[in-house]
Amino acid sequence: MVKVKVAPPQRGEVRIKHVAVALCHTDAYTLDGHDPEGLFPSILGHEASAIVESVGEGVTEFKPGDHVIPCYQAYCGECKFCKRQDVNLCTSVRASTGKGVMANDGQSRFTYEDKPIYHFMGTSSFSEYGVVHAQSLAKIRRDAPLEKVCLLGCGISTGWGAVWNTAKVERGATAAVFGMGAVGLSVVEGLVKAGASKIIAVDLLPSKLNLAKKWGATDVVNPQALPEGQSVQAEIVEMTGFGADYTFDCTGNVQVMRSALEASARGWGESVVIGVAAGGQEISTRPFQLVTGRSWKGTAFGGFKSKPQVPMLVDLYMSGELKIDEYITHEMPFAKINEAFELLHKGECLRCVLKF
Ligand code: NAD
Ligand code: AHE
Ligand code: ZN
Repeated sequence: MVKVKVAPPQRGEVRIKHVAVALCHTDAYTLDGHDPEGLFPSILGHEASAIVESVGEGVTEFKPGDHVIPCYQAYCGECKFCKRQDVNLCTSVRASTGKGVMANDGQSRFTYEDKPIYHFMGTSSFSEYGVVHAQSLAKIRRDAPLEKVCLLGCGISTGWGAVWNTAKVERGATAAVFGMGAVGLSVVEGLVKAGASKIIAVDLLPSKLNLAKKWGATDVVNPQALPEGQSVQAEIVEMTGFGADYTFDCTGNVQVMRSALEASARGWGESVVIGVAAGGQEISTRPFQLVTGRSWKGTAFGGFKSKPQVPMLVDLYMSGELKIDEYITHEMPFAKINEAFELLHKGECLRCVLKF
């Protein structure tokens, strides 16, 4: 660990003190060099909770002491994308966050030994203090436990939203979910809440399939345990008749994305890509799969509009309607972050919460 300097917030910016941060697979993916937008040196991290320390000129919606969740999908409420009811891809600061800098002056607020360090996803939560755009913060109620609700900054919000906002799964539908990390399990949770009649969980690890059953999956499939020559998509087509109404990729593996598309129902099946694939990877299938009525979709942050909707997700957790605690398999001081990455790589943890 090193000491970095975090400059004061400029116009439209907020300096925050992080309380807790969890690791998402996307942090590992970027650290391992798979993200075409990954810049180094940078401060990663995007699933956090924080308290406002100071605000820059012109910021009136936040004050020191406010509890917040940093959101990599920003929300300005004014751009073409924010104005559309069903879209969350705000453009207000996206070009700058993709370049690892702040929109105000195109510079970073982090320095180490007088050299700039890039921001990441407009959040950079692996740092005790950080500076973010006001558009990238959702203010939340004070009684919500910050060491739990940090998870709403990415993984589990994404899974629930993929079911409710992106696929809009209806009661009685059938579904298959590929990859039982925190994202896949939250898809399963979302499907249970939506009233899906059959939920098929797919993973290579028996331990993850056991968790899927606990979360409410009705069936599990381990592709490595299938008879030779039987593909996972063929298995799911057999289990459901003509394929599942909805399928979800939560692995980031483009072969799995293909299996998920081909496991969706002939005529109306929808397959949602959630996993993030490495730079240079492309998806493919026989166009006949689309001609015969399947469609491919994707989702970022589960389609939630961050600033207005993250506080609503906090309310759902506080009223016991949605789980968060069950996804937290490990807790550690922030200094042990490298151990947390090892656990994620080994498939031994869903979410490890690091406390500052
Ligand atoms: P994770 O590493 O905790 O879970 C991935 C799971 O997939 C593991 O259980 C692993 O065993 C399983 N898996 C790997 N290869 C598989 C295969 N061939 N077949 C079946 N299962 C397989 O990751 P996570 O944090 O849950 O994230 C899942 C994916 O979602 C990642 O790609 C991440 O980058 C992405 N993600 C996307 C968004 C978004 O907004 N679109 C948000 C969060 C995470
Ligand atoms: N930067 C990468 C893609 C990374 C990516 O797709 N990120 C997801 C969120 S993953 C969170 O764990 C996302 O929301 N993307 C939309 C966006 O605007 O970043 C690349 O391929 O360039
Ligand atoms: Zn994430």
